[in-house]
Amino acid sequence: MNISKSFQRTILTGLFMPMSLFILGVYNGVMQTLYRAGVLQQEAVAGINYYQGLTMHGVINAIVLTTFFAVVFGHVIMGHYLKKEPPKWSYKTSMILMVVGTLIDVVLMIMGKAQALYTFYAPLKNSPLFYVGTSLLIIGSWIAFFGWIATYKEWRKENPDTKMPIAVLATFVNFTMWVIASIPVAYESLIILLPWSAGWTEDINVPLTRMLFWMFGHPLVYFWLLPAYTAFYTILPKVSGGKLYSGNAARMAFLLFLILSTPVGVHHQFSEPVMEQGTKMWVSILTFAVSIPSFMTAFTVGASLEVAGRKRGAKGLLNWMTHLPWFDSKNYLFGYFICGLLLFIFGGLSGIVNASYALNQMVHNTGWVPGHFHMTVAGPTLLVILGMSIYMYRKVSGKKIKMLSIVTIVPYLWLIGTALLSHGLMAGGLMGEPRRTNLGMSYTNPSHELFNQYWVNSTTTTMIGGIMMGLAALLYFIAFFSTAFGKSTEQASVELPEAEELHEEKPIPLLHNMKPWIFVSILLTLITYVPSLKNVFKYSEPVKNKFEAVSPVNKIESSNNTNQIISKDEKIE
Ligand code: HEM
Ligand SMILES: [Cu+2]
Repeated sequence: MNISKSFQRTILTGLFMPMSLFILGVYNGVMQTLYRAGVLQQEAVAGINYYQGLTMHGVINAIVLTTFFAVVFGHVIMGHYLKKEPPKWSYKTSMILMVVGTLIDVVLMIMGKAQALYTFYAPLKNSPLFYVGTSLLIIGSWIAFFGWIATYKEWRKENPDTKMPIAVLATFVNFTMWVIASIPVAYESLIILLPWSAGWTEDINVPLTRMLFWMFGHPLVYFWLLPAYTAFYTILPKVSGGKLYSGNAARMAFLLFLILSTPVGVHHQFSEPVMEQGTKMWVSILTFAVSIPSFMTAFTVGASLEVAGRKRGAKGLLNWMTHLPWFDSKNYLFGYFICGLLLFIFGGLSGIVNASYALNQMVHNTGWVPGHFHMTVAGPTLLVILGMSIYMYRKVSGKKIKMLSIVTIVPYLWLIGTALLSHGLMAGGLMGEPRRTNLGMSYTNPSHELFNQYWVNSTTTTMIGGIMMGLAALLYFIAFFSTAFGKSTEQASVELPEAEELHEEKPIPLLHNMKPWIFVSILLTLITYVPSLKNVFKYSEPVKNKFEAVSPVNKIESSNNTNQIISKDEKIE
């Protein structure tokens, strides 16, 4: 489909701006591995301290880049499948809010006014403006969604009998989940944290804020992942030369995510005393259930790849794997998708360990956790973002991709780097290596009394992996920005590779109607969160908290303050 100038500008901004910030995200990621391996033994480098860097890393990579991508990919999906541009008011307002919100957050993080990590747990405190910036980014993404709904309604009138395309269903599922999930975090940020950080209120109920955050935080991880799933179902079969094995399975998987993603957030709180055992047990079971749509995806996508391999002439049980377009620069997207899927096998399995209430006690807050999620968010999520960003930039700008062979090789390099990084973090985690810790200042510094020799191998493996990821990202940036600064030589268009379905399947009405699924989603959320809220109010209450990011000392000196206060010159033995 041809494209208007202003829609084109919006899409290109939405690709270019987060990719530029991602340079900072990657830089800080590599630095973290150097600190953790003890190569750096100081608090800060170039004025950026470990936690400031880790905050930038988490916020830019996991919130900014992923949200921009979900929106831009959604725009292109609507353009390609519905052959319409969303209303101008929606895509323009949405992009402006997202850009402004992001810039506010980035400036604050660079100035050191926001270093409470991407989870902004109270009592860590950011500048009040940070909560405003993050809210603008999120609200901006909603507005894009509202525009798509209007476009879809128009399309439906003109095409009353056509099935809703899978990619459109997937995008709608993802953003419905996103809107439901952002309500608690908006309440947390704007009603609780902002007034508290501005000094208008003094008391804060920490367990309540954490519960509200994770009501959002878990669906957030699926919000990162579902665009990748959309690409696996609707694009990958085409670029590998086959067909989608089952359209109904794809629809079913997305709808299951809609009902199961939101209620499972409490699984991030297995170690918190305010949640009762029954609640934790229930959430553990629900979390196992949410692995079902992921298994369905693995089998359906696997079967689609087998179809592709056989179409390319493979015979026998397994040699279809070797007939796929590995390292094929004409099909460079294949590399991004398959490397993401390979990482995801291990990302998913390690996630089941986290979900197991008992095993979680072993890995909680250790390097295991970032080890696990780099195989998801820095695996399929990021690789699909990288592959599709350059693909969409090329189509929407009409510019040819520069350095195609580099673009082709990047995902394989990233795969090896991420596998090493995650292996190091997880192995260290099993030996108690803590996450969110500048290890170089103590545990991995041989001259420090807390030096721990058992963490030398794990942190070194992590560092080697991290440097390889950094190198892969650098190569990608060179190719992406050379392409972006090139001349446009072709007609700009909004289009995607579109996979056909292998079988003509009987339409199942339940898979074509989102309403019952939204109802069940809200029901399950209530069943989980009403008891959770009761737990929170039974065991905790708002208390005065005046912590500073750099100190464990609560500055409030009241008689009922039970926090142990350690004075500055008292040594911890
Ligand atoms: C060059 C590539 C990367 C490297 C070397 C890297 C390295 C790391 C390391 C070592 C940590 C743990 C730090 C700690 O707990 O003390 C971490 C945390 C994290 N990374 Fe990455 N990472 C990379 C890419 C990514 C990408 C692409 C994403 C997401 C799209 C991502 C998202 C995160 C998040 C959300 C955290 C947790 C932050 C927190 O605990 O507050 N990383 N990364
Ligand atoms: Cu989760």
